Amino acid sequence: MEKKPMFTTEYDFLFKVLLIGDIGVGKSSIFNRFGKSTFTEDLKSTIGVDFLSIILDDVPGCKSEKLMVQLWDTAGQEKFRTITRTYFKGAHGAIIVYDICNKSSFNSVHGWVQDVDQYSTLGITKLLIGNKSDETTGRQVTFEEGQELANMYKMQFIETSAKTNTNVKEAFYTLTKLMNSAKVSSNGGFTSIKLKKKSLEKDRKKKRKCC
Ligand SMILES: Nc1nc2c(ncn2[C@@H]2O[C@H](COP(=O)(O)OP(=O)(O)OP(=O)(O)O)[C@@H](O)[C@H]2O)c(=O)[nH]1
Ligand SMILES: [Mg+2]
Repeated sequence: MEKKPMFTTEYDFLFKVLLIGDIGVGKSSIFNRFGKSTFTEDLKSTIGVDFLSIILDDVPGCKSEKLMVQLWDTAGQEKFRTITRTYFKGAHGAIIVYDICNKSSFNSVHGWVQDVDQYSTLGITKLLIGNKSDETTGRQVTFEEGQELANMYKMQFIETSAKTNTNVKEAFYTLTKLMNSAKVSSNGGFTSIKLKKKSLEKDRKKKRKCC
């Protein structure tokens, strides 16, 4: 049976992750599939942003830590692009999504990578997702093309289907593992990622003591 994400207030490290990409590529569907275990046909286009937090305590290679992923689902519509960029600040991870049946959304990946590099403030970890892999007809971007583009930008690549729940969890776990390694390697001076260590329970105890 699939393990449901844990919703709790205690965690060791917090990672802010953005879902970005063109309109209609399936960002909200990936967000809903991973965060809420749901999928809706004909989902409405996102206006503004949506966010949720999930604790992951079973990421391979990071099992001794509770890692909180704060996931931000952004709007792909061009008119929201300026607002979307304001959310890049402080992000540890960016998932750039394209639709394998929409070549134009694939071509847009270059622009999204540029945005991430220009507007993010930390040593951000990027992951490329080719979504809607369940579509058997109408594919416009091959797996190899996706992989090649990801290699070009030194990103990990994965094809997913939010509809059939294929590789969605794997995508998030892959990114979380990479962000966690970036955090570890920061000791060696390779990145400047800053992470918060926090427990709301500890905070509450502190408050009780002080007053
Ligand atoms: N076949 C298939 N359809 C999908 C998949 N993921 C999303 N869709 C459909 O694609 C459409 C757009 O999905 P959304 O999740 O709203 O796309 P979005 O990237 O959030 O779009 P914006 O919010 O406008 O930027 C919806 O009708 C979804 O049902 C998938 O994996 N397979
Ligand atoms: Mg959306």
